[in-house]
Amino acid sequence: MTCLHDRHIQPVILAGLDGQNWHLADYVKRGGYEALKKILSENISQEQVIAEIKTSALRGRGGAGFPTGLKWSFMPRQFPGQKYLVCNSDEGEPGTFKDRDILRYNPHALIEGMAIAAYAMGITVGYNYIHGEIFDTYLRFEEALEEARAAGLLGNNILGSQFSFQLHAHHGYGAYICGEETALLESIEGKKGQPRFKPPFPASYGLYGKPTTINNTETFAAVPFIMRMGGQAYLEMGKPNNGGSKIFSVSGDVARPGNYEVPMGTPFAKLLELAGGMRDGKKIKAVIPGGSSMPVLPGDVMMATDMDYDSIAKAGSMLGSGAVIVMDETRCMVKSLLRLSYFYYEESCGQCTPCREGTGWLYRMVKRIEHGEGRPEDLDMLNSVADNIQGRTICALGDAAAMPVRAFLKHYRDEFAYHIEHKRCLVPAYV
Ligand code: L3W
Ligand code: SF4
Repeated sequence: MTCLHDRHIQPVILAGLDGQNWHLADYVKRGGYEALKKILSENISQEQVIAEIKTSALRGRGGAGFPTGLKWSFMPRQFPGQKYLVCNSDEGEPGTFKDRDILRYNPHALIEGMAIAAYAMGITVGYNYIHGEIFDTYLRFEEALEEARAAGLLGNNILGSQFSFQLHAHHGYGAYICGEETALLESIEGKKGQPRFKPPFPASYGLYGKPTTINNTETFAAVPFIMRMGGQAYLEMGKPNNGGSKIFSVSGDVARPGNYEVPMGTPFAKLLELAGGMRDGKKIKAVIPGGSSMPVLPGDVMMATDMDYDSIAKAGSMLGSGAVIVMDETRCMVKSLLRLSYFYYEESCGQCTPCREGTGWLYRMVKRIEHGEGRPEDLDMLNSVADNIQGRTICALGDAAAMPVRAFLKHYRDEFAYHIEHKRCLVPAYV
């Protein structure tokens, strides 16, 4: 279990959690539901709520970093039919384990955040799609929903107001691709979880073909705090265009892996220090800063980089979902890429040819290099196959399979070449 004690500076979502105090009464003691109550009792307008979220510079925490306030403003507020709000709790990105902690330890922050979002966009029905392999977490969230309904915080005429919002939990099916927003919608509709073409975006054609806003668990969970502290104060916790705090799931060769909530723009070196530094005093070799879909960066580049969307992009990768995978000097880059390539090959939904055929092709090439059967032409071929996948598929899984290959080859080509020439790993030779 991820320990939540004494780890964070300026925590917002994970503040004061001990694993036991997740109930409604505990959340209320921490100031929970104050924001929703204030909005309803003072008739704060939908426009004012969206304006506050825009001021906060909250960006989507699921991986794309899309501005949340802008996304909310896409929702046609005067639409005559049903509109939906969906939370993507289908956390499946390798290295990411933050959303399940929010669901287990602070589920009411998510419920309040979704209720505020629904109010701001005039939505009356919502679903939280929870990853299929974490059943206990799903049950915990169901319990929290029951508490909120019993207290009049969900359902019809919330807290005696004109605002009604029905929120349901939906247990997912465990496939990585169901975390892609349109595959997730298909899955809620009871169909095979396969991505749709975009556009149209869910904002205009979403669940059951109706306008739908989808945000990640951490994004919604930040909303009550923004409404309480004000968008400007939240923004100032982080950096311009990168407001607030972010939960980083730090894993790999660190002394204390876990979730760390820190202000956006915290130096990576500080985050590493919070995670206890490198395990056994080893040297840092490489870091995947945003989940396995994102390009790997050399350790020295990361040591000089801040943890926010713009700084990581400048360094040559993406912040993604905030899964920080740290690798020490003993890690073989060929073996690491093999593990990642197998994942995307296994999880491709098979709908489009570049991804269905290309992910298998990449996997088989990396596998033969790792097993001493690589050919000199394989390195250029790997880049060429990755090039021909990237940007040519229906959803981002194709890019997610291609980007790591290109980045591993860019930074560690010598290791791949050594494997091919000597039919063994370079790493033991210098450690
Ligand atoms: C209306 C427009 N809406 C964009 C919306 C769009 C979506 C959001 C971001 O991929 C990334 C991916 C993974 N009108 C719009 C519009 N939108 N333009 O904005 O859209 P997009 O396409 O940039 O991203 P995406 O397809 O949502 C997400 C990366 O996240 N990732 C994946 C993590 C996996 C999980 C998980 O396990 N559940 O989170 C990790 O970093 O590679 O790049 O809502 O509709 N003109
Ligand atoms: Fe399916 Fe891959 Fe195409 Fe996405 S890119 S729709 S996962 S085949």
